[in-house]
Amino acid sequence: MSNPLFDRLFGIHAGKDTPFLQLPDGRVLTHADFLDMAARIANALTGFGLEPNDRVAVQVQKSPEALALYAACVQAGLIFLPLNTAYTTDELRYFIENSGAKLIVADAASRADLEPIAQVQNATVETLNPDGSGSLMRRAQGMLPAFEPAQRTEDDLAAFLYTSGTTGRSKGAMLTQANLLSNAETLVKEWRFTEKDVLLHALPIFHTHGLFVATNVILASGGSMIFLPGFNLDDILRLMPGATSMMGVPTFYTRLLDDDRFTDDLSRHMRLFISGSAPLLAETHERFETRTGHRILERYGMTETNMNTSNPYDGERRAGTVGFPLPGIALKITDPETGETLPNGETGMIEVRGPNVFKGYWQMPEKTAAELRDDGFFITGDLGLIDAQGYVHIVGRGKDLIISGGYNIYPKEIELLLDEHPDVQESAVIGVPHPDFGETVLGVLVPAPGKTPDPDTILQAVGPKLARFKHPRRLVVVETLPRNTMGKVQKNLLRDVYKDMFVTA
Ligand code: MLC
Ligand code: AMP
Repeated sequence: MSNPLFDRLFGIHAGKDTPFLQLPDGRVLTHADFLDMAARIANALTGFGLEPNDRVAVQVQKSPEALALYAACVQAGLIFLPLNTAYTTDELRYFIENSGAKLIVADAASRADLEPIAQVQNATVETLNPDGSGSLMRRAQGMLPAFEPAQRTEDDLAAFLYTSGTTGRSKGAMLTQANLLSNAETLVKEWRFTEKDVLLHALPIFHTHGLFVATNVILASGGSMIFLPGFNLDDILRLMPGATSMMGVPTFYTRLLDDDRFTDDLSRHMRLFISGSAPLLAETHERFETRTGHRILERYGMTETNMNTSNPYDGERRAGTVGFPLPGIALKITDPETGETLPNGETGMIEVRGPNVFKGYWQMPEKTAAELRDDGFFITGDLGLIDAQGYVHIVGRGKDLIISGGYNIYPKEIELLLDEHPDVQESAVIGVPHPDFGETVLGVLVPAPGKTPDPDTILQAVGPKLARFKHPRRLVVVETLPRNTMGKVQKNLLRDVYKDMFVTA
C-alpha cells in the first residue's frame, strides 16, 4: 500500500530510537515512540467506524498526543481539521457543520457544549486533554502499536484549514498530500534542515506555520523539536541552548528583543531564525542583527498555499522583503482589475501557482472560481512588487484583514456583531499598529439615533461570541464614518487617525 505523505514524513522514521520530541519537563519521545502512539490512535479512529476522507475536527491544546493525532489521520487516510483553541462554541458550530466532521476531538471541558452540535450530524465527540488523558487515548492505549497505512495518492486530501473571508463565512481550504509534501521537501532543502537540527517549537499546531511548516520540515529532515505548549519567554531562554533553529511570528522576535536576557551569547550557536505569518518590520530585523549577529530569514505563505517565497539561506536576507519564489513556484504581479501581468517594480496583486496551491474551498465552487484561476494561479489578496533583484516585497493587502500576533482577523465578522447591538447604527473595524502584536483591533462606532453606546457594555455583549484574540482592544464612538463618493467606508483614513493609539512615540 502506498501513502506518500505518511511514507515520506512518518514511515521513514520507523524503528528509530533517536529523539523526536523533547518536552519542557525533560520527557523525550523518540520517533519510534511517536509512531507507536500514532498507530494506536489510527486503530482507535478506524475502530470508531471512520473511513478514508472522513473529516476529524480537532480543538485541543498542543501536546505530543495532539501531534500524533495528526499523524494518525494521515496514516488512516482521514482528513485532519485542526481548530484554534481560542474559538468559542458559536465559532466551532460552523466549522463542524460545514465540514461534516464525523469525529470531534476536544478538551473534556468542552464536551458538554459540543455534544449537541455533534448530535445534529451523527458525529461523535472524543476527548483529549493537555496532559494526554481523555477518552481518545484511553481507547488508543488498548490498541496495537501497528497500523497498515491507508492507500492514498498525492492528489488525495490530507487536511482542511478554515480561513475567513472578507465577506460571509469561513472557507475550508482543501489541502492535498502533494501540497504538504512538496512544500515540506522544498523547505528542507532551501533552509538546509538535517537530522542534526533541533527546532525550538513554540507555535500553535492548528495553523500552517506550526503544523505544516515547522513540524513537516522537521519530519521530512529527520530532526527533532523542543516542543513547547506555547510561547513562554522563560522557557525559550532556558531551552535555546539546546536548539539549532527557531521559527516564529514577528511577535516572538520583538518579545525576545525586549528582554535583556536574550543576548549574543545565548543565540550565537543557533543556525537559523525564521519569521513569517505577518510582516517583520525592517527595524526588528536590524535590531535582531545588532543584538545577535543573526539575520532573520523572512518567508511568505498562506493557508491556501503553504509557503510561496523565502529569503535565501546563503545569499542576502533583505529586510522588508520576503525573498524569492521557492523552486517550482511561479509568482507574478497582476493588475487587480484586469489580471494582466505587470512589469517588475510595479505594485499589484500577488498571484502564485505551483504544487503548493490548494485544491479549492470545500463545497464553495464559486469562491474557489473567484480566487483560483483556470490556469492554476491563485489570487492571494496580498499586494506586492518584485524589485530589480527579484526580491518580492509585500506592500499592502487587497483584502480587508487584520493580522494580530500572526492570527488573521476579518473585520467583517466583528462589524456584523457590533452592528447587531441596539445602540449601534454602524461600525468599522480596523487594524492599528501595536507594539506587541504588530496590529491590533480597533472598533469605530456610530451611535443609533438617540443612543449613547457604552464601549464596555458593547464589548461584553460581543465578547462571548468571538475568540479572545479577535476582541476589539478598544471601541471609539464617532458621529459619522468617512465615505468615498461610492459610499464605501474609507478605512485608510480611519487607520491614519488612530495609528498612534497603541504606540508611544
Ligand atoms: C493571544 N492573545 C492575543 C493573541 N494571542 N490577542 C491578539 N492577538 C494574538 N495573536 C490574547 C490572549 O488571549 C490574552 O487575552 C492576551 O491576548 C495576552 O495574551 P499573551 O499571554 O500575551 O499572549 P500569548 O499567549 O503569549 O500569545 C501571543 C502569541 C500567540 C503571539 C505568542 O498569539 C501566537 O502564538 N501567535 C502565533 C500565531 C500563528 O501561529 N500564526 C500562524 C498562522 S499560519 P487576555 O484575556 O489575557 O487579555 C499563516 C501562514 C503563514 O499565517 O505564512 O505562516
Ligand atoms: P493565513 O490566511 O492565516 O494563512 O495568513 C496569510 C496571510 O499572512 C498572507 O496572505 C499575508 O497577508 C500574511 N503574511 C504571511 N507571511 C507574511 C510575511 N512574511 N510578510 C507579510 N505578510 C505575511
